[in-house]
Amino acid sequence: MTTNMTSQDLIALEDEFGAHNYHPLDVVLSRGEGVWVWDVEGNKYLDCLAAYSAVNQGHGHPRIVKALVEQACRMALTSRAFRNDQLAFFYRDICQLSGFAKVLPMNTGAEAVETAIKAARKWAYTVKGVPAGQAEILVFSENFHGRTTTIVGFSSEDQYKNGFGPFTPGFTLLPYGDADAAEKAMNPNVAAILVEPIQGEGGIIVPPAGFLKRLRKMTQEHGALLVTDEIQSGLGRTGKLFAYEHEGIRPDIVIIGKALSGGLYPVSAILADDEVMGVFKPGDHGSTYGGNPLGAVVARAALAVLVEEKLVENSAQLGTYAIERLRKLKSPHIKEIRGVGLWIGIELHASAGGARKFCEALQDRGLLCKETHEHVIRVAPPLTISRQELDWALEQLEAVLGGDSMGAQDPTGN
Ligand code: IF1
Repeated sequence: MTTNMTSQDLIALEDEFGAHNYHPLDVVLSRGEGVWVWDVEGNKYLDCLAAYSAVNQGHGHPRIVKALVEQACRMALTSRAFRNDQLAFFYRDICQLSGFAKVLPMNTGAEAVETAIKAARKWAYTVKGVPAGQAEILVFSENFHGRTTTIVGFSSEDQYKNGFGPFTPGFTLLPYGDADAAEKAMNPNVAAILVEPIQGEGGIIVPPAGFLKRLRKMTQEHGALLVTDEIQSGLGRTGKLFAYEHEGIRPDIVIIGKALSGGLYPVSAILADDEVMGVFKPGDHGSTYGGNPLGAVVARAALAVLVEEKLVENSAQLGTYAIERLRKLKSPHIKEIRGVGLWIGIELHASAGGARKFCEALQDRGLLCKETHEHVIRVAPPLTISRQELDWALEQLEAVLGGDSMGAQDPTGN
């Protein structure tokens, strides 16, 4: 459906009828192709958020769209009461690509995190022998794993949890990056450590080298599971298929979502070997849409694009280039450039007056970024981005951050 309404009309209509649980940039997008998106007025932008890494394969990738449309015409949903003729191929592809023996499909990221929590707990009771009701999961400050009541219950961010209790017990919050604290917290009731290899919402926080390796070692020694949330960091974003590969480790459960479907349709999953996945018996867990044939073909196509177009490699190469170039930028506003692959956080000094106004200035120049944690601009374009497109994006960042046109005294710039 196309519309004759202006952005302002659409924003007003949305505000009238929708819950106000977001504060988006006021750009109303209507079309996307590759790294580019257009608003309803026809202005063109380079998308440097990529739907929080769900659109790693670029907007409207023809191969994924084709898979979606053809399967939608054939059959979209059977429920898991019956089998469908597409699911097996998705299972085989993701297991062969990831090297895990088994997969369990869900829809959204939060559902896959919940699935991992259930798997870890049931494993603790049935395999490890933790007394009933005592299983403990270690998690980290500034985590982001989704928005269910159980998950926000172990958030360290007040806004995510305040007003939504009472919460699920059984989670212990530790400082992110502090392996000593994790070691101290280890006890016979620990079922698992749940960790983001790099924190996205936390502000593209890369933990100290060796952190994941030590978590792997202590979970092995104490007979607990290591669960990595790769919903945002996985599938190429950091220049590896999974971010845990940077530390040369292999977790017991890997949680994936977002780019698993290239942004076309919600598909998430957990990956594990038989000892862990074997805890689920018929009836233990499920979802009406999880494992549906439409999601299965979309995910297969999205994975094929990732591999065949060498998007993981592109992320590694262009990410290194972009980070080096941004680190050379002389700016009164920049405190630190962090990142791995095409996942970059530009942390600004408090004196810069917050990242949002820089995102607005970038929007005026045709670059869409989203701030996180007030002072961090995150740059995470689709992994299909070319060197030329990236150069253009970097020029816009350099223009907005380099000069003093964005001084704290004059928030409108110039
Ligand atoms: C929103 C953040 C990003 C995630 C990790 C699980 C989930 C997410 C590591 C849950 C989701 C999204 C949710 C989205 C904004 C976005 C986000 F700022 F909120 F934290 F990406 F940085 N694990 N992250 O990043 O997946 O259930 O949403 O499919 O508006 O809440 P989901």
